[in-house]
Amino acid sequence: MTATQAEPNSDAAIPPNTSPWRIAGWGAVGVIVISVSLCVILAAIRSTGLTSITVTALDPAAEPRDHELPFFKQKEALPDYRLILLLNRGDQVRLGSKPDTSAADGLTWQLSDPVSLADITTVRLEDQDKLLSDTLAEVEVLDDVVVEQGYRFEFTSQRSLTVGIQSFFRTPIGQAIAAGFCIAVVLIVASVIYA
Ligand SMILES: [Ca+2]
Repeated sequence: MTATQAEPNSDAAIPPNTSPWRIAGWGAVGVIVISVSLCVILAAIRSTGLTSITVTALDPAAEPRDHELPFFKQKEALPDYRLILLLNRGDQVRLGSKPDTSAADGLTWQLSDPVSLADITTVRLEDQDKLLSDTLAEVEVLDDVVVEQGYRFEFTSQRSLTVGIQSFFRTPIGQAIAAGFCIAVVLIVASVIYA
């Protein structure tokens, strides 16, 4: 090795008046620009949020009933439908039940907080029971309308950057970028203080 070859980070490699903190600060700015760009692109991809689901029983005669006794608690005998969103990170969103109601004319569940379609594995329709609820149908949200097991599922969605950003930051890449962003901010603050 000759004397003219400078080692990285040695004083000779850094022009006079440029502190290592200043260089780290610029590096951190680059990290932030890349992080924000990735965040916006990936959030846009995940920004379609499910806002409502309407379930219709195509054959009302085939709907589950609590009992088949005539003239006895006919209203209570009607099914107790409930919907559950199964998410691909393992948890669930329960959309609540509609007790003693037929779905012959369609039942609609509104989502007050839209859920990104990218986070949903399947939508499960159950007949709620005190002991063990029966799964009537379980569908993937592959289209606006999906028919399964005699039930028609109609999905309404809308694009929302908030939904996309929330969804993005729950992914491993999103959490890594959030961590990188925090480190970059600390470096910038340090570069301003110490430069
Ligand atoms: Ca019932």
